[in-house]
Amino acid sequence: MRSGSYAGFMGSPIEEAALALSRARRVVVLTGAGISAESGLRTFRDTMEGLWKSFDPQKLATPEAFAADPETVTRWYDHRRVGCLAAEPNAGHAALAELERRVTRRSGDAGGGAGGGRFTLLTQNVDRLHQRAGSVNVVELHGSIIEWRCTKTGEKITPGPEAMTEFPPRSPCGALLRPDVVWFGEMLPERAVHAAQEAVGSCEVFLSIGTSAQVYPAAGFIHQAARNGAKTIEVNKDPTPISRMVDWALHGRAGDVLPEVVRLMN
Ligand code: BJW
Repeated sequence: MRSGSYAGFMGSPIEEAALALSRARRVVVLTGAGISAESGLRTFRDTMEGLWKSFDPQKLATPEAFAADPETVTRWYDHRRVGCLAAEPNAGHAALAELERRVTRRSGDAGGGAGGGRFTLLTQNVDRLHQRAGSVNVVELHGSIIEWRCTKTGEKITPGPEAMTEFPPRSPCGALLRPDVVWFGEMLPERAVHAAQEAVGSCEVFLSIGTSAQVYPAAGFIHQAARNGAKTIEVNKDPTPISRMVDWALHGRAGDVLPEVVRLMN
C-alpha cells in the first residue's frame, strides 16, 4: 500500500485516491456484493437468513446443484430476485454514476483528438442496481438475476415483480427456466469478458469496491491493471487479499467512502 506523496501531493489516502481519479481519463471500476449491502441485499458470503440459513450459497450457485435439485435452487434465486427488485440503489451506487459522468465529460488530450474520458463499470453483481442509479457503461460479468432464460432455447424472459408460483419454473416450451447468471464452473459471457479485457488493458486507474476478490476471472483484473501501470484503489469495509497490493486501500462502507471520494475530486 502506498504511503507518502502521490505526484508531489502529500495527502491522506482518500485525498490521493481522489486526485488520481481526477487526473485519469480511463477509469475501470469493479464492484462486488458489498456495494449493495447498504441497499439491504446480503453479500454472497454472508450467512443466509430465515428459511435459507442452513444452505451454503457456494453450493447453490452451481450447474450441478441446479441439475440435482432445480426446485430448491430456483426458489432461492426467485427469493433473491424479488429482494433485488424491491431494493433501492444507495449512496455508493449514486457516487459511481456521478464518477462516470465526470470522467466521460473530461476533455480530450492536449492534441485535441479524442473526446471525453472512458469509464467502464465491471460488476459481479446480478441485481441491476448500478443501472437503476444511472450508471451507463455497465458490464455484467456474472449476468443478471432479473432475467431468466430457457434451458432449451436460450430465450430470455423478465418475470414480473411478484414471487413466482411454480417451482421449478418452466418456459412456454415446457423446458426448465433458470436465472441468467453465471454459476461456478460456467464461462462468463464472451462479450463481457472482451469488454472487460479491453478496458482493463488500457485503464489508468482501477477501483475495486465491495468484493472479497476471491472469484476469478474478475479477481484477476486488478493484478492485470497494476501490471500495466494503472493506479489501484480498494474500497472495502474489511481487509481482502488485495488490500496490501493496492496503491490506496480505503477502509469503510462503500456508501460512506465513495461519496467522499467524489466530493474530494477536483
Ligand atoms: C463491504 C460492505 C460495504 C460488505 N461496503 N464493502 C483461477 C483460480 C482459482 C479458481 C478459478 C480460477 N479461474 C476460475 C476458477 C474457478 C471459479 C473460481 O473463481 N473459484 C474461486 C472460488 C476460487 N470461477 C469460475 O468458475 C468462473 N468461471 C470461469 O472462470 O470459467 C472458466 C473456467 C471454468 C471452469 C474451470 C476453470 C475455468 C465463474 C464464476 C461465477 C461466479 N458466480 C457467482 C454467483 C452468481 C450468481 C449469484 O449471485 O448467485 O458470483 S459466485 C459469487 O461470488 C457471485 C459473486 O458475484 C462472486 C463474487 O463475490 P463478491 O461480490 O466478492 O461478494 P462476497 O460476498 O464474496 O464479498 C463481499 C465483500 O464486500 C466482502 O469483502 C465484504 O467485506 C465487503 N463488504 N459490506 C464495502 N457496506
